[in-house]
Amino acid sequence: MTQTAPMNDVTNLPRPTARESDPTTLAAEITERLTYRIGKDAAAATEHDWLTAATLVVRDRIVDQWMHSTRETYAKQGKRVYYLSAEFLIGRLLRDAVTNLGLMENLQTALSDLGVDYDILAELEPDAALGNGGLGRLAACFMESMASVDVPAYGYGIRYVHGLFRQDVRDGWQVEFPETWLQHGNPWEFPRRESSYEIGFGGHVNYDDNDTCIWTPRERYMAEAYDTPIVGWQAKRVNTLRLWKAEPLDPIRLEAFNAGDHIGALQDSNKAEALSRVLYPADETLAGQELRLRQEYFFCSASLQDILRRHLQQYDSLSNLADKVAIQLNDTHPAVSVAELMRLMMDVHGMAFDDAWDLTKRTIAYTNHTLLPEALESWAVPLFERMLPRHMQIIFQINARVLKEVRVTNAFSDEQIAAMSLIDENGERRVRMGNLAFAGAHSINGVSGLHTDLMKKTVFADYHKLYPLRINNKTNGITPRRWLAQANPDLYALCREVAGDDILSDLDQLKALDTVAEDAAFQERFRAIKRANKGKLADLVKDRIGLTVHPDAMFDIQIKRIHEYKRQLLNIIETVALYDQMRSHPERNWAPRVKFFAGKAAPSYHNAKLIIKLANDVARAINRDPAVRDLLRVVFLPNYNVSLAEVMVPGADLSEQISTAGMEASGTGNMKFALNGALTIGTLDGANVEMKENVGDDNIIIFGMTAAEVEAARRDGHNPSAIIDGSPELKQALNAIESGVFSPGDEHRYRDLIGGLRTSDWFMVAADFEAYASAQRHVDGLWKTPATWDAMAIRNTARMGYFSSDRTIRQYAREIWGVLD
Ligand code: B1H
Repeated sequence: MTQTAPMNDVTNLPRPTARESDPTTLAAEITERLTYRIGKDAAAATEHDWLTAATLVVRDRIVDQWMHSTRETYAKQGKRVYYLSAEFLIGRLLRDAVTNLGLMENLQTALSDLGVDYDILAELEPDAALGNGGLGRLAACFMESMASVDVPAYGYGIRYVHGLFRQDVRDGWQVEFPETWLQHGNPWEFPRRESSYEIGFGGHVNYDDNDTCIWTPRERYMAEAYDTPIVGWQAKRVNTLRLWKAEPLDPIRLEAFNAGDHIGALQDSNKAEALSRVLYPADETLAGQELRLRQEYFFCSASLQDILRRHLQQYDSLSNLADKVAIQLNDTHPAVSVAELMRLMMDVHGMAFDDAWDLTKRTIAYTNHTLLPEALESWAVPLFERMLPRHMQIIFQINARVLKEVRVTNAFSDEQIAAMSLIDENGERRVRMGNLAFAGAHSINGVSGLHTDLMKKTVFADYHKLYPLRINNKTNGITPRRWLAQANPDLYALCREVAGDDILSDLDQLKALDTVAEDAAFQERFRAIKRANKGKLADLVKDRIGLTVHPDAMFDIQIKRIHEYKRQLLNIIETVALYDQMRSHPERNWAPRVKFFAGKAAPSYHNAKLIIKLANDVARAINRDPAVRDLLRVVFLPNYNVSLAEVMVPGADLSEQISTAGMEASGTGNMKFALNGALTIGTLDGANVEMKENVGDDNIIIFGMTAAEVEAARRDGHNPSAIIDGSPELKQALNAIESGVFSPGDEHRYRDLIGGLRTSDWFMVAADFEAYASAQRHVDGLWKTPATWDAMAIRNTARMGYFSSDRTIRQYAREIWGVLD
């Protein structure tokens, strides 16, 4: 936990005795919590009450280690890492904590002695969805890995009351409902009223006699800290996820601030709550709304004030800030931190611009997660100025400094200089958050080798020329504790038999599985586990949408946000083509398949929502056709989230990673599937490229255009209608969809969607179709020789060591943050 005063000397205070965790003690403590904390007796307790009581008992076992970790960093004067992220997609925490503490068996026994089923309780825990997709889930995997590899770290973000919306599918269309993860309270969090900071917006800027800038905001709010402990593997270390809740200014200050206008002042409380009310659901497209900028500034300001307060308490000076503090910006969402850190150092702590600028750059690092132009944040200058007048000044000051550095090199054209400016001067002036983050950071990293190369060649080409050492790569990873041990306990147990007990702390040990990849007896056990996981997934499908799917069929799965560049449309079109072929050639020896789709569309993303409808329309037609009854089924599972992924990933045979090359920065679902023994069908995009290098060309199915080919086709123009004409299967599938075969009663529903493939085909759906379809027929062939398939699947599991987020975090720690040896 964070100290609020310099660490007190507690050596002579009585310490709580270390807790026993045998089943009897656990059971006694659970009933104790139930009685005294929740105020229920066992007879009246609901399942939620039991869950809360059990969570509190588990939480207690984390707290001692949490305090120990905090004290140790303080005593050693260790460097602390701060991970600033607008999103933390953590999912459920109970299984995570219990696994990492090694309490699973004892807790299950304790609960069953109390007549309670652990699995039922675990399912009741809400899935904390404070994130959109990969970027937010990466932040959650990183938090767990930082604790596991013993990096002293704090995650900082927003305690959204409503996480990502709940998706329902009605008549095949996505419908959004508010998500309410806090409705039963949150036993994991500790409110820290003492850690509150004032956050201002608007107002005006003035100077005092010493020429120090005085910003007088027009609106002021409080940010209040809520801490969740994050336990590392085997509880080696416990770090803090600190999420900020917005509150109205506290009544005492409010009175002084707003004497005379009591009612008007109270209206601010609604505005305050809006700041941390809801997560923006637009993955990779900019909301561009004022409230979003307010959210970003809100959590950055609170976090930086907290960081400086903690640092000053211990060191009493900011001069060593960069030696003791590393701040990682998760994309540009926290990029306003660059200006805020400058403001705090100059206006609050009296530092000169040059010193503050030097310290800021040495402290801050920035991770870029996408090259998509629509995701590159920028804010209109008038809006920015109105909301953050002092920060606007500072940004102009930084800009002048940076552009001077550019000019003295004499190496850049006027056009290049305009592109490097922090201000976009084309049309309405805008603040470019990517350039701000780049300029204010000593390290800028991409999230896969290919993505980092493309960053150097595209968005940051000019900056890369100016500062050739700043851009570096940190290929993403996933935590094997959640994505192997917890999601797939049987496979984990089998892996341990072969690879030993240290896999979870050293995932490279999985390499040992290579030696048994072709062993028939091992293959049989591996296959039996996969089959059981598919059975569970089939049960879930039956339960959620009432459809029967057979676990002997190939489970072919594409789960991720719905986005045109991820090309769910390519998959659906190929499904339609396959369906045609199966009907035309029933005599062929088809590999039976179940095509799974799941994912949410941004509520304002028209084509993405239409793609969901198409998947559902196609599913309905195919699933009711007796001609393909045992050959093909299509499933769209609603409300994809972390918990659903934990069931779908272990049950997959085939993982669809088919984005247009050059567009998926990394992908992390790809790694989860392969670790769990699915084969990947994918393009040479994002981390697929490195997966291919790791598993070997023979153990992955790669198809389609390369990033360079996509770039050339876009530059030189390609002719999708000629491509379509040359491909009878594609032509027939497109005609069927376009003419309303799957949308009776609304024949034009897909006219524009399909029309776009004929005219522009920006995402190379038509261009890659033949390659994709023939790769799928190759997959069919592999499926027919199980010994080949299983050997490939086992090699995938064996060779995923590189994609542990522990490896990723160690690289950040050594190469960016300067922590760990
Ligand atoms: C990724 C985002 C993202 N990249 C804007 N960018 C958002 C951008 O709410 N917004 O405004 C939200 C999210 N998310 C993903 O990051 C990449 O697409 C994946 O390829 C990558 O694996 C993941 C983690 O690096």
